[in-house]
Amino acid sequence: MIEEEHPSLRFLRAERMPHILCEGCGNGIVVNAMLEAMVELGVDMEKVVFVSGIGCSSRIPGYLRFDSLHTTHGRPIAFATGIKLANPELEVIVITGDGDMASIGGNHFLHAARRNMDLLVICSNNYNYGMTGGQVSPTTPLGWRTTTSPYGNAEPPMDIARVASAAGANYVARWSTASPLQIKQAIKKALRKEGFRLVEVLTQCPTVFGRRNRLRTAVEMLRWYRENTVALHHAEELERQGVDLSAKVVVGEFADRNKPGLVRRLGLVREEEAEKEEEAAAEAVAPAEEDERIREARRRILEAIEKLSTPRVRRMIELGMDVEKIEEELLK
Ligand SMILES: Cc1ncc(C[n+]2csc(CCOP(=O)(O)OP(=O)(O)O)c2C)c(N)n1
Ligand code: SF4
Repeated sequence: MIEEEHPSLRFLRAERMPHILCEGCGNGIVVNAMLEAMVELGVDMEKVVFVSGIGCSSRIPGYLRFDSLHTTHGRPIAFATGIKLANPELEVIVITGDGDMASIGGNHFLHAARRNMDLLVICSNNYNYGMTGGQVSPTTPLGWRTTTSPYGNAEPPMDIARVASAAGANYVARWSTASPLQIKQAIKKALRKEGFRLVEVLTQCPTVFGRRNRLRTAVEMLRWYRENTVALHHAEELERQGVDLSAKVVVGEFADRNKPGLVRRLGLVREEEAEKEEEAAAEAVAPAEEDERIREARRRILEAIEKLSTPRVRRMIELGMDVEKIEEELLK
């Protein structure tokens, strides 16, 4: 009954409950948005593989009724690349955290985006290493406290969405858990595209990050996101007006391109797709060939008219010679 009302629930492994995530953890919102996106698109479960690294966020695939690979810290993109190249028919989805993807896995992330590798990467960015007790991560904002930055983070953070976009990813979006509908829409859009697609979700980690930054509950953290995120198009306008947005987080779509993914560049597209492409290419060529034939026929007709209009040919016609005979005479 409840599954009829919420079809995405059939993708959850109820037998694995209770899960390990804390009460109020933002990863629940990521799971919900992602499964809803898959239900709405009618994604074939048999064609999806999840790959994750190590961290709270990386535990997500263990609760999903899909094939999945729980790999080593920082390496899910590398494993996922192998799976996709071995079987390009699969939709390979990486679930990762800011530590897993941008810190220890930074190189894999950068090069997968550069290659436009055909992967959907969903990065749950909670600004810290949640699973290991809340250490500083490459995305921790300046001045925020973590177990390893008790006086406030002094390192400028990495903007992973802009890095992915600059590296060449086909699709990049960032939303916070305060905007679950936008997360779902971004995942739906990303699932329809090829190449490297990053959906970064700013998630709340009240347990080890929020409480060190006076945001003790999930509600307070969600409120903070709502009040401190600015949509990309507004941010651009505000910056033009000279407004300082350094304390705000810009959200929105940072890249939406249609370049061929690495799988296509390597010629590994599915056979049926390749056939469709060939048919489309043939259709595109056919009118050009047709045009060429018509041009050739016109040229011959004009030539014939020209020949027929010469005094010599006119005389032959007057003498009653048939066409073959005239041609024979002309070729002599
Ligand atoms: C090679 C290696 N180094 C360090 C660790 C310890 N470790 C486990 S999870 C983690 C950080 C996870 O942070 P993040 O990816 O942001 O995920 P979160 O838990 O915040 O969702 C670290 C450092 C490990 N498991 N393996
Ligand atoms: S520690 Fe943070 S990220 Fe990990 S489950 Fe708890 S709230 Fe979520």
